[in-house]
Amino acid sequence: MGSLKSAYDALINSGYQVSPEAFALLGELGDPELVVERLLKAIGGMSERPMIIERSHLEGLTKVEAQSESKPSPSAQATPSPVPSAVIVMGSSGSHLIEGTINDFRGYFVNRFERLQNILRARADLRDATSASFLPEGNKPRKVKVIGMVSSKKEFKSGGSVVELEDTQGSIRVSFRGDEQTKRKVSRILLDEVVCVLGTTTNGRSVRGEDVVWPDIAPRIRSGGPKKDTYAVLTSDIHVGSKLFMREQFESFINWIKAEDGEGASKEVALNTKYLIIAGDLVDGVGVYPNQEEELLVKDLNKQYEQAAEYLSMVPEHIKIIIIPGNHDACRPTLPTPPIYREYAAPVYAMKNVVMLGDPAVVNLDGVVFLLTHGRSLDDAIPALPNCSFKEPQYAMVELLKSRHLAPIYGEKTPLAPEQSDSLIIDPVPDVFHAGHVHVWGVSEYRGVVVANSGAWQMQTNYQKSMGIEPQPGVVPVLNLSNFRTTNLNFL
Ligand code: D5M
Ligand code: FE
Ligand code: ZN
Repeated sequence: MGSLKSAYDALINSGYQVSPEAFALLGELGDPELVVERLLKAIGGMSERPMIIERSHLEGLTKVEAQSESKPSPSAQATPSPVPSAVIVMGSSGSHLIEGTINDFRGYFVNRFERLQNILRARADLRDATSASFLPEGNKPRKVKVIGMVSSKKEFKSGGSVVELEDTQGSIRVSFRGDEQTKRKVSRILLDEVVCVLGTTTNGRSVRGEDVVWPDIAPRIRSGGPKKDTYAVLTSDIHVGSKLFMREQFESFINWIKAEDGEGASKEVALNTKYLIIAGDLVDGVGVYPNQEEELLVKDLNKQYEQAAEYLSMVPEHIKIIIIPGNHDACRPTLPTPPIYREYAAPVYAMKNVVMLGDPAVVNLDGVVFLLTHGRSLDDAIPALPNCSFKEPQYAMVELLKSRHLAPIYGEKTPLAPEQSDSLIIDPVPDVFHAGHVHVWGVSEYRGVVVANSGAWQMQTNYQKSMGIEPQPGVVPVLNLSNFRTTNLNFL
């Protein structure tokens, strides 16, 4: 019987996107490989091939298979767009309502715990780890590896600390000594993340901690990208509608991407750019921060998106524009966030080369897997992480990769929606991790993953001034998908 993974691989290798709903249906089919083989044959003959494989394509196909006399369902022939190649691996489609009851939250955290526990247990050195309330009792000291979600952490002046680890059944107290190395590790522990503590227990009810292990990512062997130079331009935080939106600089960026301005190498990059990714805050929105109206040039949200669409329409049509929402956009305020509301951003939705996705989104661009998020949780993670600052957001993003979670801390500035399955867990591990929000650009690499924060197009707002935030706008990281090299274009 064909496996789901190879069926799925066959689809993405053929350059199709797979909606989460279609993926779920694929998992329910008896022989997903065979179905995909037929699907590829069927759509291969279409004049306008679909960009996204929807559930309806598969339903239509399985129906045709069952009753070969009847016509395929009309929806199976729907062809959303002729633009090929971007592959959505995952992304909240967000049509359902979540009430947010205590039970919903409990279910959400159980899912987070169990999946991160599985990621930890998949490490060869942690196969024998137990979860917090399943330590064997006894009366002799024993070495243990204990996995739990961090429910509290106290660091004492003496240097010692106590961390409480929780699983679905109960919790356990772990105390750490105050030597420098241990102190450093404990200070890196974030609330509500899932970690494994190595230590010693005597009674099976409390542990003396010696080391902390994070889920982390394995050194990555990159999936193959395109053979020839192909560029993805990474940007975010355009803030159209704000008086502080850097119109002139953004226009020279647009002129560059049109390959009208620039020369030599820079023009070559523009000519070979295939993707423009916008990681949220396309517009400034309304009522987002205190006294924002004083700094708004365009006070109507619909008009802001109209203007944004005018700019984006100047981008050559062969460049696919991928947009996820930010906290200034017209969208649900919680993470994961469904795509920007269509009723506000209709002119952007109307563009043929635009793909609107939720936050987070995982897309496969010519064989290179991108994880996209706006980066709102960096407001919580950066202050909580030692050695991380708003001046170099890329390093906080590296820490999120180690936590394998996009928003580990619950109950601070990042509101979370308790979906049944925690889509903020970083799985699969991407080739590229792209966020914005901090308005400071920065690129790094961690274990083979390109980590990029794409800065902004907005000068410092009064609110940012009052918070001591110094933006570094006007710089755009560009990634060559064929060799993973990044360059930064400066439009200041
Ligand atoms: O975020 C722009 C910058 O302002 C970014 O560095 C985060 C910071 N910011 C925004 N809101 C907050 C809050 N509530 N607390 C701390 N820092 C914040 P933007 O999303 O464009 O407003
Ligand atoms: Fe922003
Ligand atoms: Zn933002």
